[in-house]
Amino acid sequence: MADPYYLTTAIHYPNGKPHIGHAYETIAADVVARFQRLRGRDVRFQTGTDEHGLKMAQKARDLGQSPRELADEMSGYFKELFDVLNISYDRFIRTTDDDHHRASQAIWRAMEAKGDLYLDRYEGWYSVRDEAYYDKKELVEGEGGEKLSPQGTPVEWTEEETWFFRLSKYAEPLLDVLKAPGFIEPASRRNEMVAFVERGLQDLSVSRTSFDWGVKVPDNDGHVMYVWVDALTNYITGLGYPDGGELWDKFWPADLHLIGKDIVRFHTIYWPAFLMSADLPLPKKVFGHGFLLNRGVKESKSLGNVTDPMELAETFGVDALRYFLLAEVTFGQDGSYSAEALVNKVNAELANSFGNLAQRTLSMIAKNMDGKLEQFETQPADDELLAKVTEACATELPREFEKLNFSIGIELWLRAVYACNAYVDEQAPWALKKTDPERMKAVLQTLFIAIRDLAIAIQPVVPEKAAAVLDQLGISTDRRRYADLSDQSWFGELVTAEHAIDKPTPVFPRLELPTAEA
Ligand code: ME8
Repeated sequence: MADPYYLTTAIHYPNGKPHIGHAYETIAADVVARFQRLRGRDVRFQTGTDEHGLKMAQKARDLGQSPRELADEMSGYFKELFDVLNISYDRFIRTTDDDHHRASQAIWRAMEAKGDLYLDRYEGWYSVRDEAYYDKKELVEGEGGEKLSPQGTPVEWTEEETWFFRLSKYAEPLLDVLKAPGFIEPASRRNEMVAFVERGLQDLSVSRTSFDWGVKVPDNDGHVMYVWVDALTNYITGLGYPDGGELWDKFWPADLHLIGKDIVRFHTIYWPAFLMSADLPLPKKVFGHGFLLNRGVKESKSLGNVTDPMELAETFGVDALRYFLLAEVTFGQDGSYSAEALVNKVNAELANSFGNLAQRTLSMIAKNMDGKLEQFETQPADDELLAKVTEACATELPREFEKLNFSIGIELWLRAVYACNAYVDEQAPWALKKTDPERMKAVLQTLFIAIRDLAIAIQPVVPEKAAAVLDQLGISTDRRRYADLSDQSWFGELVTAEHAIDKPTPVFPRLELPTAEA
């Protein structure tokens, strides 16, 4: 039985169309999902939209829509984007789904049964934008002297009757969880969370009476749950909580919650506390990735620098976008993007290096060998090259991807691509054609094996393009797992099957900047 692996992204606020940050997080998660599947694990991958809360209600009111209409429309854009980006999710969850309301009420009841929920009055500084109350000492002063949350968003003095969750009770066990190696990554985000708990935890206000767009508190209809209680619960709704069943038994606790750095507190303090209260096991890892900036600047409507990820995908291609985001940004840190940087990187690394390698090699095999492969005698240069490629594809890239060091893994892969190109130049198969045709065949077949391994290894990042290369090589779809990298038996099969390579078409055409950008 394959080892199960459950990963999730944050669920996205559909109070507007998806932006590049949403695309970035979901692409990264998809790379993990595909990578783990290629390693032979039984993967479940969930993403979706977070549709309740004041922010959604206010936005809908501004637009003269009902929150439900806004959620339906915008959630559709997220799903469409993720389908275009080739996101291999198993469930796209919407927090307005019926089973999600049931799950949220069930976890509420479990926390209540534990004695962790009580009704009281609340007065405090509330940020609608962050959907969070802040302590007076956490507030900062804006340019005009106004009070702002630590995230720089406006806060309002708010008073209401509310249910509280006894977060304070969980300080000690939470410290143990937070300090456990590997629970929060990158480790640099851990200290901040530990310090937050060590400063002392206050009980958390977990219901609202000022609006009704949310999950109703059981037996207390005037209250809806604080949006984060229901939002976090999505991770277990998707596995059949509270009924249990096959998915639940197999996949909980989650292996990875992949989220952005701004919501680490919710995932590493509140969520574990809710789960402990409900006597449920905790997720194994929470990874807080960095933010993506547009030429170093945060995107905002007022600056007019908002990029539509759908447009980027249409202009440059899905795999070019996926490759650029993963190869360019050190995962865990902030990163910057621009159309120029994307075009330059993709042209240099995919079109000119890997694409050209595949195109040249396959053309020569088609032209000079009738597209047929044979067994061949290797020379030390061939063995050396294949050893290098195997090391990069079967060991180095997987080792780094396992740690979510995508850019390092890709860099190591790229070095193997460069080694192949250097080998082509040294061996000069076009010259061997006249001087030593047998040796030419051996060189081209060495390259064939190298390209196969390079294409298999990079599948999680550029799934469509890698598949196109593997199709041209004639590698059957059940021979594309990482375990197939070290298996040479397939080669004999290809030979006896009289596999012939057709004249190839380039898989990675060179990109050009649209004229307005050039
Ligand atoms: O926070 N670069 O939703 P959200 C990279 N609904 N990532 C970014 C980003 C950027 N510029 N901007 C946002 C929410 N993100 C909640 C989550 S989970 C139970 C509830 C990331 O739509 C952000 O960090 O504001 C988060 O992980 C995700 O996008 C969704 O953000």
